[in-house]
Amino acid sequence: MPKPIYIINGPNLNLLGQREPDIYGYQTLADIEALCTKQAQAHGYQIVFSQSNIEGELVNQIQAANKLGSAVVINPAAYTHTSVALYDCIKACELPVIEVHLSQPHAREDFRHVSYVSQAAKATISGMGAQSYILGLDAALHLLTLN
Ligand code: CA2
Repeated sequence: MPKPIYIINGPNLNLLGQREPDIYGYQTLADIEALCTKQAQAHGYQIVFSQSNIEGELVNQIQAANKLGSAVVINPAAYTHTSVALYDCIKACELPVIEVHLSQPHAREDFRHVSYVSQAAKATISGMGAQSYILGLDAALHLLTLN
């Protein structure tokens, strides 16, 4: 059994499906976890799915993935646009890290146009709603099959 793929979610994503469905859709984070589990299992992988509102816990999850996992798919949420800690941590991570977003930050407010995470991640997928996670997983699986 290969090492699991870590899927890490940042602040407020626990509110998905309850507010702002026009931007983020009606699916809850539990719905997205179920979709990701199914997609990963179809390719012989397990996932470790987590969410935190705390920046340092996201750093801890990426560091845990680097020791115990095979790849990372991360939606850093608002920390995308602010976090040097996540940038440093992803730079230090030896695994493929794929950044995903439900919405398309470049089509939104100016402050969302900068991503610290994109400057360290292998690839970014955005604007596809929950499907961004599946496409992010597919990107990670693709990179893993190259190795
Ligand atoms: O589009 C995305 O996935 C984002 O990462 C979502 C973040 C936002 O700060 C990024 O710019 C783009 C916000 C996540 C907050 O999620 C909520 C869900 C429901 C209700 C309120 C917030």
